[in-house]
Amino acid sequence: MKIDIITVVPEILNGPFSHSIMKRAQTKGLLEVNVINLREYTTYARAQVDDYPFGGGAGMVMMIEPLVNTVESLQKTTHYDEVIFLTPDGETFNQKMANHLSLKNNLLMICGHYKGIDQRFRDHFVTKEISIGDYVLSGGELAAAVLTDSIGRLIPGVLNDETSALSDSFQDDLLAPPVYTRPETFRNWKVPEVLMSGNHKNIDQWRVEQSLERTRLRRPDLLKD
Ligand code: 6GU
Repeated sequence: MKIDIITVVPEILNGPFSHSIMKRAQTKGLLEVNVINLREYTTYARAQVDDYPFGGGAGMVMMIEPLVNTVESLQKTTHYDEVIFLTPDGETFNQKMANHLSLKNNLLMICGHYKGIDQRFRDHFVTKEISIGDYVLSGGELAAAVLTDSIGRLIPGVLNDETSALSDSFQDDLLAPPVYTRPETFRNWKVPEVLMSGNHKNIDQWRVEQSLERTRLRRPDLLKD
C-alpha cells in the first residue's frame, strides 16, 4: 500500500513512521509513505498557499490552486482509492474505518491548516473527510499520522503473531483484557492465578470475561449492538 500525505509542515511527519512497526512495514516493502510539501507546488510568490477568506472573518484559508496542482501532479502516476481530507468536521475515525482502508492500494491524505481549505477543493477532489475525535488540533498532520499508523499495522504481513491485531481493543467491539508479565509478584501484588494455571480454556474464558467487564464499565456504548 502507498500512502501519500500532502502538508505545509512536512517536518511534523518525519518522526512517526521512522520507528517500530511503521518502520518495519516500510522495510518489508508492505507500506510506502511519502510526505509531500504543498509549498513546492504553488505558483504564487514566496510559496504562498493560503489567503484571506472572501466575505471576511478570522483566519486564513488554504487556496485551491496549489492543492489542485499537487493532487493532479500526483494523479499522473498514481490512481488513489480515496482522497482523504483530515478535518475536525469529518466523519469520526474508528477501527472499522481503519480495517476498510487497510484493504486499499493507494491513499492520498491532505492535512488542513489555518481556518480550513477552499470548499471547492473539498467538493471536487476529496472523496472522504475524516476527523480523529471531538477536539481541535492545529493541523491535520497528527491526524494523518494516526490514520497511517492504525491503517498500516493492519496490512497483511506487517504484524506477526506476537503483535497480532486480532486481540486489539475494538477489533471485536470489546476493549482488550488486562495483561501481565514477570515478575509473578511485585510488592505483594500478584498476577491473577488463572494466568499461571496453564489451563488455556480457563485463561481464554477469563480474558473474555475481563474484556466484557472492562467494556461494560468504561465503554458501555460499544455493547449496545
Ligand atoms: Cl483531522 N484535524 C484537525 N485540525 N483537528 C482535528 C482533527 C483533524 N481531528 C480531530 N481534531
